[in-house]
Amino acid sequence: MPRKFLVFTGPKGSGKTTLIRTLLGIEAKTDEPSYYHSYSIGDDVYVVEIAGKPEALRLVQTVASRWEIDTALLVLDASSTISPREAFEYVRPVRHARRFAVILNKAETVSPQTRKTAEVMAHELKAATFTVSCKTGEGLPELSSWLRESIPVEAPKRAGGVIVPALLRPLEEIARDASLGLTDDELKILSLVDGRRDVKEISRLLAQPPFLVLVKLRKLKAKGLVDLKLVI
Ligand SMILES: Nc1nc2c(ncn2[C@@H]2O[C@H](COP(=O)(O)OP(=O)(O)O)[C@@H](O)[C@H]2O)c(=O)[nH]1
Ligand SMILES: [Mg+2]
Repeated sequence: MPRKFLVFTGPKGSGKTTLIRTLLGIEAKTDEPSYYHSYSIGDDVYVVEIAGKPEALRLVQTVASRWEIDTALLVLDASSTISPREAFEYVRPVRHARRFAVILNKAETVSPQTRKTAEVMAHELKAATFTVSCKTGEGLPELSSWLRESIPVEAPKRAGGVIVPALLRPLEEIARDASLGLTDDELKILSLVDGRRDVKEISRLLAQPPFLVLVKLRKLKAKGLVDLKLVI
């Protein structure tokens, strides 16, 4: 099988690293790459985060021209303003990608100007568009299944073992307690917690990315409703 690349590009701070962590469950480096960070996710599939600064892009372009890019994601920060002209600079190194998506991240903080830029870029690149939030989880399941159409993006198994949540109070009691202010989504997660299923299995049953389910479980832990055990 030829090598496949899934490349995240876009300005610094738009949420590329957070997306790689949230969507793919990769422990991506949080420091800003000088040129790019690359992660192997097995079977000759690579995930790459390109530097989010215009001055690095020319050099990245030289290297990236040799990558067989299956999918390129242009990640834009919905809360900041960026012109299509600027946004195009970030696309230049990955212009030969087989398919594109424009990701408007931080959906909960939308600026109309950036939405417009996202529309222009999507039209220009014949790209799919997704409005997502790594904070609320909005749009992530849709993006995740679109990626899976051509890239095997199952999160790799953590070397340290699996995390198994267990309920600390009976589910019926939790469900009746309105003071907890739980969402339907949280109750659904809790209904799948049985002390045996690990986070990965629960996320598969929910069709949600594992990292996101873990974020939600940590909130439920903070409310004293579940315990999270690492099983080696
Ligand atoms: N409000 C909000 N903040 C986010 C979201 N996604 C990422 N961030 C924050 O945006 C900042 C930059 O994210 P990062 O992933 O480092 O961006 P990168 O420079 O593109 O890799 C961090 O403080 C993240 O916590 C989101 O969906 N909503
Ligand atoms: Mg980053």
